Amino acid sequence: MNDHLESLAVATIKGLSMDGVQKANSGHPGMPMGMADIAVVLWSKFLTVDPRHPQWPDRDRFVLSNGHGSMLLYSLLHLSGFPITMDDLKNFRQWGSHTDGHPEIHQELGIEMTTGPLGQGFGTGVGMAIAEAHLQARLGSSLVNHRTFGFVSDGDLMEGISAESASLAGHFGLGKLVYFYDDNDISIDGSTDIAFSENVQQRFEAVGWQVLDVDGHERQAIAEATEAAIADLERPSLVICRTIIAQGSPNKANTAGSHGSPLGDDEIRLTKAAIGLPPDEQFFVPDGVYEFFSDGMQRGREAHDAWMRRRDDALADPAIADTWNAFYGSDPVTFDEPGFEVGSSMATRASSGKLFSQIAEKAQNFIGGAADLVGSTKTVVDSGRLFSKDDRAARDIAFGIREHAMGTIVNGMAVHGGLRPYGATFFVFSDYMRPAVRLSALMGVPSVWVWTHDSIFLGEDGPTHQPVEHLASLRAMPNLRVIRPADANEVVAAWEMALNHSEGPTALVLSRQNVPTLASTGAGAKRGGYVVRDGADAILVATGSEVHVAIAAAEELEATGVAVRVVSLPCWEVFFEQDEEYRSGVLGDGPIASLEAASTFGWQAITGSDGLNLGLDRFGASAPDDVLAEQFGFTSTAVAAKIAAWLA
Ligand SMILES: Cc1ncc(C[n+]2csc(CCOP(=O)(O)OP(=O)(O)O)c2C)c(N)n1
Ligand SMILES: [Mg+2]
Repeated sequence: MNDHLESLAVATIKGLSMDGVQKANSGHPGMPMGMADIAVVLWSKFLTVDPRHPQWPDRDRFVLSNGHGSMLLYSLLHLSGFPITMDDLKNFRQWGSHTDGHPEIHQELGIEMTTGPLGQGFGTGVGMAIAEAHLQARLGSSLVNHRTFGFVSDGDLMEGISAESASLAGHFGLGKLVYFYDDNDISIDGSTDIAFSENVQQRFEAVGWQVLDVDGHERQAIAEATEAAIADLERPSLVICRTIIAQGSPNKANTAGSHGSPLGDDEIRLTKAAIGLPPDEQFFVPDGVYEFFSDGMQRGREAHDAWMRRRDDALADPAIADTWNAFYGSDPVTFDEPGFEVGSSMATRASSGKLFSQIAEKAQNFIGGAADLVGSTKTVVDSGRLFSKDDRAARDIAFGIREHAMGTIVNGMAVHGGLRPYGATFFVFSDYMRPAVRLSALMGVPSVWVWTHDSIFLGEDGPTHQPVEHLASLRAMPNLRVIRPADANEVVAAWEMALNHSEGPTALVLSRQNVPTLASTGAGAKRGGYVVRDGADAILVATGSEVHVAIAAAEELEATGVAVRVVSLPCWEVFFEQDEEYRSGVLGDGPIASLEAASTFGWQAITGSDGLNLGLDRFGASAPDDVLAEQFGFTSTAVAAKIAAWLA
């Protein structure tokens, strides 16, 4: 390879990054300049992607966990021929452009996943590597055989989520995962010495990684380390790259100031002169540089063409075509009549658990696990087999007690494509997953969150374990569907909704305690809310384990001559998507009350300013569930009395 052109390619990335940030008057030039050498080596010599087909399923994945350096990625994509134009670079961070500050995801353009909240990309890459290992075991190495590369920074490694996910990656021996650590000793507040002194090499070695150490500006050494990283198929690899932030800038290199501020016109001119670019040209791409990057993509174009031939040959066999379709097709999942008996009593986590064998059968690409709570969450896809170094085809993943990592790894599997992943834990610990849940909603990826023990009625574990504000706070998150089914029938509907929703994540919020299977519940849940008992005097809207209480309260009121309609509202988001006619048909025009054993925050949107909101605006307490129902007023008799008083 022509070393002069390689140097020019590095300089071009630095120039574009400086110019993009300067023009936007905001952004982060330091990281792209500090990692340009590494990026050029990786993209020109190793990364196997095809700019003509950014979403080719067997491409290598490239995750930018230190996503503040997004100008680096945009420059690489533009120069390599992905659909990022020079105008996009000039419109960095502007309204309507493809070049957001932190791009998150845009796979049609080649942006796999970029954060954002430091550490998330690290974990997401681990999820992608798990997805690759699993899909390879299921579909064969002629159709699935790629690597996951990532750039990570001091901030990523300081965030605890990287420790959780690195530990799992090492445990699972994800040999095709290779991260490059931008070891520049700088973060926003100055030198990392003020807060970060651990031995990163020993830390990663301790959790089973191969660790390599190079000068991040010595391209030959970077290439050799990458060869060694790739060669080790038993362990993930961390290539510690000692770099200088804003390298090439005479006055701003190695300063925290270059992290997140434009360098300034004068300094940019000085820098361009120093790195061999014409000082007064902006967004300049020297002769030969596009060709250099295009040549670097040749490997990917050829690999893609060869893969297409292999795929066409393989899919000529109808059995293989069916299997492929089970992973990459979009056939909806519907359940056979699961036979839940009306009147029988079962926790919704248990009815969910009973569906798992059907889900496993009908959605062959369903995969996931719990954070050491499988017995409680009842989430077992394939009893007896756990995903491991030795069994990549297993569909149950023991995440260990690592909710943060579980969230981000589930996202990684979803972002990777080909899988329908879920992660399960107690509802109260959704707090430990929240950043990943938020990203799943923001990215619009179909992660499924299974949260059991959904209210104070989990009982004796007490307030630390009893969710109160969680429903309200998660309902406030855009693009997240929160479904709290009332009984086994609604659980069936909820799982169908979750498995057939591809535009965003779904949370299934399930009870620990038994609830009766009701005669009037079922498929209506798929519209978010529906009438489960009619009546003209008032409307009582409830969710989950409070629906049967609402029905019982309505029956008690019936005896006193008050006719109460009961509405089950398992999913607000889907209900609000229904047309006005449907919604007003369900909610009617009488006075509206709500019943949910959780914070009443937000219910006013349903019940209006005159409504009655029966809930719990305090923390719970440790006691058996029937005592809690008594004490907090969630028995049917207490509810009926409050409604009667309100209507009077
Ligand atoms: C979870 C989270 N906390 C804080 C931030 C704000 N932030 C962006 S970059 C950064 C640290 C920068 O240091 P480093 O990761 O070493 O990047 P470098 O400056 O070397 O490019 C911080 C605190 C963030 N993006 N995510
Ligand atoms: Mg740093």
